[in-house]
Amino acid sequence: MRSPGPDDEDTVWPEDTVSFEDTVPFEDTVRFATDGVVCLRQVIDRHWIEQLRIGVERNLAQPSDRSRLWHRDGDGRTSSYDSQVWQQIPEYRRFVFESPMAAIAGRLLGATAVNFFFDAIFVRSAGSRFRTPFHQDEPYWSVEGFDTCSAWMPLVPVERKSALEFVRGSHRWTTRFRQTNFGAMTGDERDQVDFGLDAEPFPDIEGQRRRYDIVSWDMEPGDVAAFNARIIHGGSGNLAPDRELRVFNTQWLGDDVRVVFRPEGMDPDHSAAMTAAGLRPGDRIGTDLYPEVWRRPTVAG
Ligand SMILES: O=C(O)CCC(=O)C(=O)O
Repeated sequence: MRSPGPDDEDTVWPEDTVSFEDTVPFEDTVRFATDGVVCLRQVIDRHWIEQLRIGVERNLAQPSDRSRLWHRDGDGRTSSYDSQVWQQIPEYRRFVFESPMAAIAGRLLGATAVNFFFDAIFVRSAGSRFRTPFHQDEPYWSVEGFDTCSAWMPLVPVERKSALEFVRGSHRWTTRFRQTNFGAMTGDERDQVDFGLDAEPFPDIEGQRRRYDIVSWDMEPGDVAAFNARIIHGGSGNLAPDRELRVFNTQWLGDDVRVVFRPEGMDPDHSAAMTAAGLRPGDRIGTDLYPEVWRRPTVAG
């Protein structure tokens, strides 16, 4: 990471980043732009996976007040979620600031600068069949913009049938859909969203799977499914009886993203934290809560 320079506006991608371009080849940046998702293979090394596993254990032992039980089946198998704990979990914090993830997001987004938005974990006990309803992320967020990159990283091997699924290219659809109210699953009043009857009913992806171009992958720890927050995604779960799933997810914001407070409700709702940090609707994201972690290197000379 380098500090911002006065001539950042005129920079081009420098020739001295060959190894970085090898990590994220040009074809993957094109795929990310056109499909809205790309599976990057083995871009996060073992050391980070070990750290994040320790972090998830710590997180599960000390859940935040944003942790939620999404589902518990009749046999006690659970699917749960927590988020925005990077300031409490040292392994997450180190990953945010020191891992290659911010630079990977910057490369995929073709960004001048990348800010960290928030972390999330998705933890399913062995054999959990619960699948996350299909949805788009951006309509729930306290920001808006096209230049977003979420990084879904399994910390254990996951079969394709249990991995997150994406409707290829749907990040460019312009319809405003009525999104799932995850608050109805958690029962927590802080999670409620209501997109109203003016919004289009959400497409029945699960019921008409053959009509949609759905992609997912067998994934290993170290692989990253990087996706635009506008893409329709869901699934995951559907686990074999002996397979659990632990996923660490980070969200990264690029150049066109601005703060927005939505009358439909937000999930997770950052509006109070943003307001306390001095951020207002229309602002570029920033402050210590949403730090700039990566800036495109300037070309020397
Ligand atoms: O892993 C899951 O079940 C859900 C993931 C998801 O919706 C997300 O990362 O935005």
